[in-house]
Amino acid sequence: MTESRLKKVCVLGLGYIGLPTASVIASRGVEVVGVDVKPEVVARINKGEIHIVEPDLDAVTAHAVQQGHLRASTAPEPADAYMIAVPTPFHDGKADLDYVWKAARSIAPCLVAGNLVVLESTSPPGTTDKMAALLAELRPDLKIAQPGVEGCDVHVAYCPERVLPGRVLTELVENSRVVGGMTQACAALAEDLYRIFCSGELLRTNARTAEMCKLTENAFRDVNIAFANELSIVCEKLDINVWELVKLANHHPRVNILQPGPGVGGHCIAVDPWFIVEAAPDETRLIRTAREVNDGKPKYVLDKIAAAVADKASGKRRPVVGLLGLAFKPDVDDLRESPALQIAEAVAARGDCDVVVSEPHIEHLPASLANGAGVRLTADMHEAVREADVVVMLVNHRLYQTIARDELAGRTVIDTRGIWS
Ligand code: SAJ
Repeated sequence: MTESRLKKVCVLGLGYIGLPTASVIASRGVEVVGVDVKPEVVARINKGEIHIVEPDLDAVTAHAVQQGHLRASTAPEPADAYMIAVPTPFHDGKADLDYVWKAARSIAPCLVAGNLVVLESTSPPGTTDKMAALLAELRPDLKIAQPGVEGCDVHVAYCPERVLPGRVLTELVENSRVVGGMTQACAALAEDLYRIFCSGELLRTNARTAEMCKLTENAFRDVNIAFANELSIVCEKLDINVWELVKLANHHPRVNILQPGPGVGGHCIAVDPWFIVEAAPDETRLIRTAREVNDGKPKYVLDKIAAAVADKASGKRRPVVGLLGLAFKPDVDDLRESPALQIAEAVAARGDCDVVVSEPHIEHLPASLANGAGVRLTADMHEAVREADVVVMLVNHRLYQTIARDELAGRTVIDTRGIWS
């Protein structure tokens, strides 16, 4: 890789994207200052420790800190490039961009001619234009890039992250990146930044298209999962095994149906399509419906559990429901926006059954479940099956493949992931 013009990088937001990005850039010998508003996060990183779960990230971060290439701070400082990777949550039908504006305001005093500012946070189309306008307002002494107007002091670009949790370090380096410049020169400088650590293709476009590209990728997946989830409900009605059906249909060279499940979780696919709906509410019937189909799936699973519990109720003792998995997807410990957790909370709240939960990636139940009477976590997945009258497979963690079908004998099984089907 060629020597970069960018010798010092400031990364704003040290979460699931910002911290791995800062650590990987620092691991290439570039000076990186990571900025986070939480002093405890900053202190931890400066000790060479991390506050998130991601395979191998601890070693990369510790090494970068030891080598003196990575430092954390609560305030930005002068650098050649600034990367903004702060949360953009979605509340009440609107993207909340407050953290982006705060980050932009915090770097404005540090900017000098020749700088690059890149926004990575998932954002509605037009956000980078607005960020550039805000910087221009705060720094009238500098010519901040404006869309399509060549010639500027401060370059601005939008480059979405596309890494899969659990594979972040590999995907950060190997995935191709969409590099959306406000101008051609902005895209060229942003390409220099990503070339420091990215071996994938760097695909240049404008900022607005890059913003939409990120949303499109996740909406594409959401719509396809909704198709699979709808199929699973149709198949149940028609007494057809949906897993076999999907497998067979996928033998067609131009068909690739995704897997049905208990719903769609995580903070990306279940959220990002709403950014498109917000931007074009009258033109997004399909994208909105897909969201509604996926959001409706946990309720469908709950109704099945309720029917199974009613069936098992004998009057002598409360039926036991064994729930396998709480995470939002297999082999991670992340419970945020998890349909499995949502289902567990609702089952626990029913009050007509006891609940044994297995989630091999956590040690304690989350607060929303911990206080429920008759709810407990077991470290032994076999026990969750053994004690249950109704077994509900919610997350297809690899570990669960060791549960033998014999163990399920005599129990009502609700397999939302198709591992036993
Ligand atoms: N899911 C299904 N059926 C499937 C695939 C997934 O029900 O066939 C469910 C999962 O169980 C989970 C949810 O969808 O609840 C999302 O999981 P995921 O593994 O598909 O995606 P995320 O949310 O972990 O990461 C996505 C990725 N986007 C795409 O694959 C288009 C990742 O590349 C993005 O970087 C990430 O969102 C992000 O940050 O936007």
